[in-house]
Amino acid sequence: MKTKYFLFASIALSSLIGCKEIEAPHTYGPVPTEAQLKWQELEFYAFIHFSINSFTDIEWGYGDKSPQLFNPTNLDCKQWCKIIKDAGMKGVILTAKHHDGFCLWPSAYTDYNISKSPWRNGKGDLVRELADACKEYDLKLGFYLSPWDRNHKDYGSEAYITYFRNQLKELLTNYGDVFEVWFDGANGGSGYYGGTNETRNVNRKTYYDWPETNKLVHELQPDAVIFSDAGPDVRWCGNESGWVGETNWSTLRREEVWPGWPHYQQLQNGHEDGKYWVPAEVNVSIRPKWFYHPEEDTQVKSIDQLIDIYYNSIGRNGSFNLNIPIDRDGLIHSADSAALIGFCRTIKKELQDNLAKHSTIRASNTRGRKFSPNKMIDGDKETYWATEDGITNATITVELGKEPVTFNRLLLQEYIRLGQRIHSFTVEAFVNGTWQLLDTQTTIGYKRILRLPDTKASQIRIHLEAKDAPVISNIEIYNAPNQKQIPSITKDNESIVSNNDKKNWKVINIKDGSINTMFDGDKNTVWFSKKDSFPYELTIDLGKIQKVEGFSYLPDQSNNPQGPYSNIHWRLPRMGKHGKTFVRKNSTISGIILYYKPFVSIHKI
Ligand code: FUL
Repeated sequence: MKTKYFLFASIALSSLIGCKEIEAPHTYGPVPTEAQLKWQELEFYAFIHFSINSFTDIEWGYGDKSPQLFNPTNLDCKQWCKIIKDAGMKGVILTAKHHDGFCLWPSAYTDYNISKSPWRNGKGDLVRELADACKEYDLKLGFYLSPWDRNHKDYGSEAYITYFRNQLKELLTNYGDVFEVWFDGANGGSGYYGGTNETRNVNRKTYYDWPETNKLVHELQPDAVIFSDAGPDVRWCGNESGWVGETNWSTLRREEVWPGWPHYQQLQNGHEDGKYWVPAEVNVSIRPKWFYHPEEDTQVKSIDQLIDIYYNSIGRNGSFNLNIPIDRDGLIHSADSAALIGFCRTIKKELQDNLAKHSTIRASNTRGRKFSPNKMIDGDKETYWATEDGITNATITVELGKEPVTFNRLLLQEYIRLGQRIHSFTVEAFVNGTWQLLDTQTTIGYKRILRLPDTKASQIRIHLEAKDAPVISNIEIYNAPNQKQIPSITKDNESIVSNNDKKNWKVINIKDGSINTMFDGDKNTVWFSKKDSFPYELTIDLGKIQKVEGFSYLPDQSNNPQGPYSNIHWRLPRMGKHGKTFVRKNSTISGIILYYKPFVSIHKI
């Protein structure tokens, strides 16, 4: 009898074990906090540089310029936010105070602030206006507060640290939720310093007592991440040119680093053996410099350049913080907004139709059903495939279908809540019955996107080598279209005018052999107006009546561009009305009239 009972009990026990949920892999090394995870998922956000510098053509104000110079005539934070939102960004970081010490809010701790400027008769608060606009457009708000202050009399002494922290308190308690606080590593040197006009250097490692200052930020805004060369939450990528290393560990030997650290090149790759989770942010300007300079109106980064930065930041386990300078009107300049919207539209098209979604996926090892390979293509970022403990090398095979399919992009994501584990991987494609090596790479992290050559294959194979059981939450595969087809007139971000349609367009008031190069779809051809040919007006017959929501054009994009873009404005004639009005949403038109001052260049409409 006894044996029978024992047998029964053991059958019951083993079936219970069979039903038991397989445990998730344990974490490996440092892992992100909730705030870091939320920040990483934002991916793309804006930097705004705006101050007295914007009016004086200076990048690093000395701290002596009069607040009277700050006078944007048409400032509209809603215009900034609308463009930022339309460009696909998730937040805005404002230079509330740059190195010159001028505060864009009416700080109670200094007179060197916006209330002493003519803007809004000294009654304005730019930080408040931006905070309100961010709420309206559902954008997160962040602040750059320069630790270096070339205006303040106390800079260099203990009293300045109290001043700096008081300013942080103002910004972090009066304007709602903040997602990122940005501390610059540039610090110390010559300045006005209350009229002493001298050089003051500080010990960048110890002067600010960063642990205490960071504690204050985290107390006031627990969900905010702090950026600096050394984090503690987000680190600089080690350059201002728009890229982070292909090998990019989100871990750092943070104890060695401080804002202004001389070995900043190491920040491009992070430290594989770092004990802290400090992911990288790529900060770069859409123009050569950070503040607005009119002569840079023709030097805005092209769509292709922005696309490269996207893949070299977000595509390499970093975030993309793109600076847009505000111009002297207090607006985002049309050259910048055209590039931003064009970029957003292009990247959306590149990563539009995920070929992995309906594929069949398998792996050389799987931890169990809950962590099956299918979790990599279920569109749920919280589910993932994992191998059994102790299995650190594995192969994933994606079957795209019976017929070969063309692709050129591969997106991979590790489930970083469990740490960053992959240290190398290869990508192969099954082409005409043989496996061909497409790429050999190192890290993945939160997100890795590879630009691959156009490849027609029925299967893709990814071989992973990891420091612990690999955990992958997402695989996407795309066939990005040829980037040269940049749309011009758009509806809901979709082009409604192809280069083919534009063949029917005619310029009806100017006889010039090269005029049609404006709409030939070729980036390298440009039309230049003649200096003395009246009227300064260009009328384009669109060949048929159509609805439009917008219109874009680009100036000469050569290295030495000619013809100032800012001299152009445009109107669209509305059908059935005399006179000419600005285009409204869904205007029905049959032509476009451009007015310009001599002389202009247009390379694409
Ligand atoms: C640098 C600063 O010195 C520049 O002026 C700019 O603000 C850039 C984002 O950081 O270190």
